[in-house]
Amino acid sequence: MRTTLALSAAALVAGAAASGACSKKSGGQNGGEVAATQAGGEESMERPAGGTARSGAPVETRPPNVPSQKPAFAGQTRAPHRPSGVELDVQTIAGGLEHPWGLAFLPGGELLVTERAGRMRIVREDGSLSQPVAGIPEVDARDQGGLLDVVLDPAYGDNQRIYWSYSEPREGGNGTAVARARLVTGERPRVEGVQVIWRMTPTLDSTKHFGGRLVFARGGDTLFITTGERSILAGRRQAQELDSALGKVIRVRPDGSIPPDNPLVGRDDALPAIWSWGHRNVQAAALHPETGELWIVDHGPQGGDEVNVVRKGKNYGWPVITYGEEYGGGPIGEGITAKEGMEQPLYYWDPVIAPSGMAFYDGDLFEAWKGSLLVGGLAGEHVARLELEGERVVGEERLLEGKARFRDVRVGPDGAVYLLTDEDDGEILRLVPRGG
Ligand SMILES: [Ca+2]
Repeated sequence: MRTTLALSAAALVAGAAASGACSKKSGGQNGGEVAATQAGGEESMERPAGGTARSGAPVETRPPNVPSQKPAFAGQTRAPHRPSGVELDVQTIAGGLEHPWGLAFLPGGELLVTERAGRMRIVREDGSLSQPVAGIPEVDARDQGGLLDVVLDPAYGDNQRIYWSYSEPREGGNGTAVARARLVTGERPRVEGVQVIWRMTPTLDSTKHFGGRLVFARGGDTLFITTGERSILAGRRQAQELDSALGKVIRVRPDGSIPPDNPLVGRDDALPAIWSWGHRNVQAAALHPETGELWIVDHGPQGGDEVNVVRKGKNYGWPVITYGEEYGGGPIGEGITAKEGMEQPLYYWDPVIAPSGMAFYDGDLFEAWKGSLLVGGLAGEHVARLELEGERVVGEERLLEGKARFRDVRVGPDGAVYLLTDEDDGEILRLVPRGG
């Protein structure tokens, strides 16, 4: 299946403004140990109204969730609206995917896509889907869990190796795991020689906040893995504890062994795979095309999604400092947003977009987007385009507002932007300039 819709970003924005009004749900639903419930917020908030912002004024027009919190520096939130004026063709490359989560580009034009329910498929160039790839280990597909990201080995052309993340069912609960194997394509695709290279510990019983993005560092000799803190309070605390892999960015070699220059190597009270800590639930990560550094978007509490450059041994603050509040209201911890020894985000959204998937635009099809950071929004139901000057966000635009919940954003080798929609009948969309 392949259909094309000619749309302008502006027309979509206008449509969204006419049809949507945000009503933040509230009501204390944080029963028991659950710190952040799905109901009433995270990933599932009703989508915001928008599109009335003029160029120069912030793209966000709703009041912040926590008006008393002030940004640490000018431009840390509510960047000015910078419409690119790009007219888009939105092509549906494939459909019929159950909550697709991660996307990779195979040599020769085929795609590799995960479905959260536990299937991986190859998308042929005509848009047809292969049978599920055989040999993928069992996943715990409840709620936010399941089969998550997939990436190719940087030397895939030689070794046909792929890596994927998933929520692994375990005795006493579950946890994020990363496996690798050799992909055999063809009529009956399968993986061979599956090895689990890394497991998030400790095991907890929760169906939320698995993190799960995978990004190879430049040169391909290390792999970054993002995690989450499981949403329950027992896990939230561990985002600051260095003997736990929850709420961390992890850095391992492709076989799971520890790079000797990781920051906590040699300490007997810490996990040597840890690269950075104080994260909440990181489902968006990509390398900056010029600096090669890892950037992430952390899925924050209500009013606290944040963009960070992730550096060795740094503490990103969760849950000690954060913008925003509990889903359903109420301060997080002491309700503070800054503390010595903890990093400030480059940018934050209040209210949130519920970010998942990101890519720096470095292709040639969209000249006006060069150097921009594209971030998928789930509850936000748009793709945020952030204009950057170094590590400052100087402009924001909402693309495809109101069209879908966006789970992943990738730039293809053809320079087009590929999106996954987070739906029961999810799609792979391809954005190209209209008539281009
Ligand atoms: Ca933070």
